[in-house]
Amino acid sequence: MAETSAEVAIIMGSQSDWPTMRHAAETLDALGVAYDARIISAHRTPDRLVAFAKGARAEGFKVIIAGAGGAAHLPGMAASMTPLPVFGVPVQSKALSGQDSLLSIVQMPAGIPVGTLAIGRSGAVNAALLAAAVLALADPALAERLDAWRAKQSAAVAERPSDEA
Ligand code: RP5
Repeated sequence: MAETSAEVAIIMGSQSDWPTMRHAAETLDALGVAYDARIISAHRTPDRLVAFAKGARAEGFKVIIAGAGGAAHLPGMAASMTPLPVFGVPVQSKALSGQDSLLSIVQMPAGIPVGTLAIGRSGAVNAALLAAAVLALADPALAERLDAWRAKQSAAVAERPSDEA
């Protein structure tokens, strides 16, 4: 749901991050939260990063989800140029299975926070849920949808394992 009124920005370092970051997008879709997904590379498109991060609040965004892999500087650099909350998703890299991405994103110096999630799909889904939880503080209807999402998740968990699954 890419809309001009989007409150969540999903940014990623490369097209190759989309198979991971689309899980954040799909989770926001399920919650009825508008987002705008963009490719912004800290290394290949630094000017695009500066323009986006410095203008993100004025554009109307409230939360940024930033996914990157390898030398994953995107979340931290974005956080350094915006007062908005930034949630970082370490994308699973080919060479080091995302350990490099995780450590690059999580070890921020005191003063510039990035809320760092798990490597890969779990991190992308949870970043979206956290973004929704932040927005839900000022949006009772979204808070209800978030409650319903969790209740549906709980209801989908069988009490006993099945040989069919
Ligand atoms: C990072 O480099 C991107 O976030 C991506 O995870 C990784 C590899 O990018 P590609 O070479 O696949 O474009 O900047």
